[in-house]
Amino acid sequence: MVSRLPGRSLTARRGLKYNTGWTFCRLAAKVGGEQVTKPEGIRNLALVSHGGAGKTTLAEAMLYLAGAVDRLGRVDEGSATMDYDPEEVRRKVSISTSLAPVRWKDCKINLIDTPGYFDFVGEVKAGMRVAEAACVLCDAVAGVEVGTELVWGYAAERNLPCLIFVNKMDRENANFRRTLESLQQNMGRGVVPLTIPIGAEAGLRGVVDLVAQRALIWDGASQPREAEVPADMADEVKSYRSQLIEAAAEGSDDLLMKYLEGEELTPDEIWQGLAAGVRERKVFPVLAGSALRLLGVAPLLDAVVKLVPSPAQCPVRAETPEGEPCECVPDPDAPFAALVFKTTADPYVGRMSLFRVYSGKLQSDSQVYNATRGRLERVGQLFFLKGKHQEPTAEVGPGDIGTVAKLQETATGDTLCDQARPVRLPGIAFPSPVYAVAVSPKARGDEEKISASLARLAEEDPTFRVEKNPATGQMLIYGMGELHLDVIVERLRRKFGVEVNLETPRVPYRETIRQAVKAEYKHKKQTGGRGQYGHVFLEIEPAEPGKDFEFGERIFGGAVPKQYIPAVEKGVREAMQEGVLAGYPVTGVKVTLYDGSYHTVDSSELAFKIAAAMAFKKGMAEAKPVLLEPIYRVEVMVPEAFMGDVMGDLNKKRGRILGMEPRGSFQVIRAMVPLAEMFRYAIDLRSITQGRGTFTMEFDHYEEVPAHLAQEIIAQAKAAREAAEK
Ligand SMILES: Nc1nc2c(ncn2[C@@H]2O[C@H](COP(=O)(O)OP(=O)(O)OP(=O)(O)O)[C@@H](O)[C@H]2O)c(=O)[nH]1
Ligand SMILES: [Mg+2]
Repeated sequence: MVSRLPGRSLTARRGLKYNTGWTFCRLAAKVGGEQVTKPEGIRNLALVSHGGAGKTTLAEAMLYLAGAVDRLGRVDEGSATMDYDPEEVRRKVSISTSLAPVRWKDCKINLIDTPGYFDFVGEVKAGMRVAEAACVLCDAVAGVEVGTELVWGYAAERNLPCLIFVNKMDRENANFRRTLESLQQNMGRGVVPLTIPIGAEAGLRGVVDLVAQRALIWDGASQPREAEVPADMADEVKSYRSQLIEAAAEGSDDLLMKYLEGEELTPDEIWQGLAAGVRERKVFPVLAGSALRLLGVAPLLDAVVKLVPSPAQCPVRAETPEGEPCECVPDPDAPFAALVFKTTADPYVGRMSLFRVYSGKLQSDSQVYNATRGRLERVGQLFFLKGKHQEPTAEVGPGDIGTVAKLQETATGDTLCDQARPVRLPGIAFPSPVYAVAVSPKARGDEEKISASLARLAEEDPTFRVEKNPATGQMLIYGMGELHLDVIVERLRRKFGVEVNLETPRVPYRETIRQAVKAEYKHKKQTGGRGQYGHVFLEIEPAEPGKDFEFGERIFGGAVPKQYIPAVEKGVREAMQEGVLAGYPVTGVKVTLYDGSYHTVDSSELAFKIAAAMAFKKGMAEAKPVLLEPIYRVEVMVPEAFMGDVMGDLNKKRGRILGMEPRGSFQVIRAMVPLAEMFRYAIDLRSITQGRGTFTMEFDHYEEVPAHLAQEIIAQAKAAREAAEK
């Protein structure tokens, strides 16, 4: 078993004995006791895939092989460096993006381990935003899955070079050829094998390095032994290698010429050609192996060093505060510019900001300018992160990723820079949260603490939002799906010690009237001393479309003295807060006070207010009151194949389809749908489209609730009122 590998010195484990003919220059230098890596020597690699394909296991294998950890971490045993959050340990899935550097062949590879589950797509986007390349993992049993396609799409959006690792070759039913074919079918001809497995399932023994044409055999040790290519694989190697060489040749005109003239490319030339193809997203090399058995992982690390562009090759576009385009060059002497791509909130440590430097360098105990907010920030100790461990550093140079604690004003997506040369880097396009539940405290008096803690959690997670709905009075939390909000509720309990109940959000219904009526009410009370007297005649009618409330008066001869008229309006407004149908706020009415009477001693503001409120309630009941519900403008983006099902489902949800149009390889369906039908849409859409569909929604207008539904809502409200009165 891998976990019982014989103890080896870290230096022996670092680096492989075999040599593929690639030369490296020294890319690291000691600065102030810390090792600072030049941008040429950095590789920022995001590990991405469908949930559970083995990203974290692969990261653990890389950390172990590179000597960054002494013990191989395991997701299943809760000992992974990258899955350290208690929720990750408990659920055995990654929830947030974690970071760890490994040193391999004089390079520093910053591993960015992203979660695979759909709900955490915000973390994936943040991780990919700061990487120069992605390693897409594909399960050798399942082949291309929905999540594989999604991350492939995100990489394409960002024009990010990709390597592919076909993982779990040791599992029963693992099949490399089938997986490669499904990758080529889905992602195109640029997908070419770089290593292929020797054996499969329990018989997996090693891989063939197609460039060197050598076999690497793992006989239970973490380091492979070099060997001849097994004779029975010669044809397979030949055919796969020709795909690889052809792809490499297309990397440059010189190589192509040489190739077309029938000359053999040297290993160095093959690597160079591939590197160019990878950078331009024309070539997507595939490697095979088993992360769990550490098999095929070292060749992947080699490929990362050789094929993934360094930050030095990738200057980025930024903007001056005036909106002028400018370039951030990865030079330590250039003005400093970095993007904060992740923020974590810890009740003890406080806020931690993870940042990626694009130009210049940041030093501990300095000052930095937040160009997004126009504020100066004090910078204390800087760190490099290895999972949850923080390793102090004196500086973080261009191309590298570091972290700093306790910035006061800075949030995810902000640019930190030199105050003398302010720039703004492009932010991160986070999806908006689409799934909501209502929370209420389990213990009385916890309201304040809950809203403060939820606000802290929202700082940490841009795909999470909290809001107190003024119409229903409920505290709503919005996220990407059920698991996401589940994790939030757990964190609330674990980190902040408060527990909540979850409920379906209430629909903020409203009430209005359809007919004009007249209403009179005389409020008269004689109790001992001074009495109460207020008497009004109101005209109540539907307001002009779009108007919430209008109030007017047509009083002649002082039937209602001027000083009491504001009290009449106030009385009506108060009565409108609870409509007569189901107690929802009333909207869209015009009220005119046109007559009344008063008493010189007993009339008062209070008496007129009461009279107005009572008159309004009486009148409203006769004015054909109806219930209104919020209608949302919904945009659903799905692959064409799901259009019919998605539209059928929207119809079932009382949706009105407005139109559809193609967007890339997707179709966008626009519809108006009542909010009452949308609370679980995130879940429904995911199951209809197997996770391929996404949607956005925003409030548009109010519409009358169909009569049969209105009756139900009114009956429920009545039952609730009666229960509360008991
Ligand atoms: N047999 C076998 N199992 C593996 C391999 N790699 C990972 N696994 C198992 O697959 C499961 C998921 O592995 P993870 O490393 O957590 O996968 P992940 O992609 O990080 O998962 P998420 O972050 O939740 O998306 C665990 O039970 C691993 O032990 C492999 O190469 N072979
Ligand atoms: Mg993981």
